[in-house]
Amino acid sequence: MAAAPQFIPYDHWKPDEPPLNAAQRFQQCVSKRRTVRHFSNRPVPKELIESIIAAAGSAPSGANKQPWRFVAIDDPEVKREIRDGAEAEEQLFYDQRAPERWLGDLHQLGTDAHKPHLEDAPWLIAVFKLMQDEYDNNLSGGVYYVNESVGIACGLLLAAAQHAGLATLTHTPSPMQFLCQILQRPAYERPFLLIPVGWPADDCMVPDITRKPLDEIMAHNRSGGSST
Ligand code: IYR
Repeated sequence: MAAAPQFIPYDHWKPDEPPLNAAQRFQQCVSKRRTVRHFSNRPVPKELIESIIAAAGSAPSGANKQPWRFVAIDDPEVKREIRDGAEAEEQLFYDQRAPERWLGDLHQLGTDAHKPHLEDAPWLIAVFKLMQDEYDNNLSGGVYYVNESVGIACGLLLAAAQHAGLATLTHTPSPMQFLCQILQRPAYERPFLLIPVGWPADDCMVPDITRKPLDEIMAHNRSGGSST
């Protein structure tokens, strides 16, 4: 029979300012985040990348399986191969695969198949989902809620990068199989997201788009308003 589960005291993080101040400061920080496609060539120390990946790795996950791998790439040759692979898929996307409606929705972003930022950004973080538990030899090898788990981890990574003053881009060339070959990943790893990371270029511009206001994204109690 399995040993009884073990419990330890909870080490509760307490902000060094009142909770609402802390919440609002964090909100201000993350709400200034924008997807950036113009990176400076100023280097980013590896320790910074390690720290934001460690923050991502603190995410909750199904049965604590931590079904993620973050491959950090700063080798110019590997970045070039990734750019070539992504641009080949994106060319097909823009020329053939994307329906008109999708291209219409993307118009405001000004994107096309040209992806120089995949070489300009000092780091690329390729995020993979682990489709089996690589350390679990005795048990089932199972992984659970993998998309939810890796999605949460990526959200933390983006927030950690933003908090450090770094700029990021969530890039999803589709399909992303080329990443497995270039990065020589094992068969049980599936590409999830490609995240260029760096400092924004001095003349960095972003699309003139806005986020929905709180009252459009939040509901209180039942539909129709709160019953006080
Ligand atoms: N992957 C393509 C197209 C694209 C799709 C969505 I949905 C976006 O929000 C942005 C771009 C590209 O990166 O150009």
